[in-house]
Amino acid sequence: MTEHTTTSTDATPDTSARPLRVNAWNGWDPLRHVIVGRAEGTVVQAPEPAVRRDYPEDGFPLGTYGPMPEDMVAEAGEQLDNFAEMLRRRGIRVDRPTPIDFNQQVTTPEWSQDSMFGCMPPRDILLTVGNEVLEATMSYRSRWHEYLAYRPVLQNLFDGDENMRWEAAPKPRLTDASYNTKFWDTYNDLPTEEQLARVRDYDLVLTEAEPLFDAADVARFGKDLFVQLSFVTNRSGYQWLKRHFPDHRVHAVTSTNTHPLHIDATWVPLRPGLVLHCGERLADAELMEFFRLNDWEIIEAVQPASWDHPPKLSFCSPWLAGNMLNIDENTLCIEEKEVRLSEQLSSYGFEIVPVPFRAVGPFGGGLHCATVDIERDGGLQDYFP
Ligand code: ABU
Repeated sequence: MTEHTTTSTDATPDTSARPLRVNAWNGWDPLRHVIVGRAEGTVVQAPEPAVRRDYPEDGFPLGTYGPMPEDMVAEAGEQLDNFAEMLRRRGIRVDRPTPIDFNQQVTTPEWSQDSMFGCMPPRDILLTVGNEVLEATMSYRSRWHEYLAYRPVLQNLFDGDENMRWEAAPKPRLTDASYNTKFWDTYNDLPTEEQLARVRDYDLVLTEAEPLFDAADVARFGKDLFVQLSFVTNRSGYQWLKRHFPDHRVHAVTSTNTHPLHIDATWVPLRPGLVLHCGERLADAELMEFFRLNDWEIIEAVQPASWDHPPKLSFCSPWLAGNMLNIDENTLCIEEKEVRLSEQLSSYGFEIVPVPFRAVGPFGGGLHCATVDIERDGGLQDYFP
């Protein structure tokens, strides 16, 4: 159920009377309104050309699919609810998506897919730039219909904010022509150097048959948008974004990540002048130079606490540690077990809000993935003049 209001108690300010306003240009201005995803209904996806889930030790060997285990859904759901409540107590308005039955076959006239996925993480599908919320194309067939879970929230924003721009990128066809359909037969067995060469040359699972992108491959730094080419974002998707945001500088970036999937654990905006970088994934030399020339400090993230303990049924890397949410430019929500990262960032003057969130990882992400900013104070600024 979508929650448009909050209960007013001593501890929880009532934000429902505040006018709705879509406005967010970066990841650090003071947060006023956010969407937090839900774990309910999430499905381990059926195989498709873009992605194959293969968890033989956790009950889902390749080719099988179905609802995530109930205990995992309950634990992740509780952590998401608690996170949403903590944000509300800070006076931040929180909306939630409306899960649909994701464990069903979906079809278009050109293909059918045996399952959908879920409504965690919202960051993958929605991109807020200024007064615009843009629905991404997505590139998995199992995620083609995911926008439906967010339509109640978006409709409410559209009805309540006459300046909101509600946009959707062209719905992709996602026929076999959009994929290198044999990609997953061999890619994971290639030597690392060969995988990295494929990443560098952008020779991955997506073809350039049509524009494809996930919103979570876009990092917002005011006038500059950085778009990672990845397993879910192709060059054509980047070109589409560049033309869609003509008043921005839109940059395509890669890093030495053999499995690039969303930029928000690799190149993480912290505040003006400060960015967190996952040093294991060396960013493009031009990107590093662009930031250094503009006097930005690049912090190399410490090794995550979860390094040796990949959670069950997770497709994210341990670097999810750096996937955090700014409440403002001095305050960061960080997963509670990532103590070393918290200490590292405290030393830069940040107040850290530790959030129990480990159980959410298998549902597709961390604190940044699980959220979409709808309103932050502040306007469009050029941080790289
Ligand atoms: N969706 C965020 C995944 C980030 C990562 O595993 O690096």
